[in-house]
Amino acid sequence: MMKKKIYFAGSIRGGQTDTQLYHEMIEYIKQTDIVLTEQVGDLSHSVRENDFDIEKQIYDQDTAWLRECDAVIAECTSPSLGVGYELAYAEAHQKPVHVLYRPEKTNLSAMIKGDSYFIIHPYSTKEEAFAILRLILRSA
Ligand code: 6IA
Repeated sequence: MMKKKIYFAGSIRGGQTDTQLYHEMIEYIKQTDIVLTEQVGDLSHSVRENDFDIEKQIYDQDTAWLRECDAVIAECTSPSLGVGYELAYAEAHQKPVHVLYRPEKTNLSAMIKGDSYFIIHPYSTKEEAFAILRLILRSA
């Protein structure tokens, strides 16, 4: 079967408390498919860096990947402006969008929960998250 190109989205400047979890989800997806956005699970970014040329490159690359991907998978427990933008961008380009989040930790924005285009997957344990990822990757 053809490997799917997955755009994994997760908070960076919105806060990096879940970066290790993103990393594990990315590694899980990479067992069967391709992740375009591995840097989301990398804590070594300097989130304070401030250089418009670099930011423009990031924007251009990420939006190109969003147009290229087969599906978007976002971990949305940690709220992020960038991730919210990516979700809307993916919808505008008619990409399947899967949103995972932990309801015990956050009340997901109504702009995400209330958009029936998005496929929302609440979960609580990491094992549940991996099981959801398995189902998504099989069907995507
Ligand atoms: O607003 P946020 O930073 O939380 O947005 C996070 C989302 O935007 C992620 O899903 C990424 O796809 C994208 N994004 C934000 N920053 C970067 C980045 N460099 N590289 C790639 N994608 C990014 C971060 C380093 C920068 C702080 C200099």
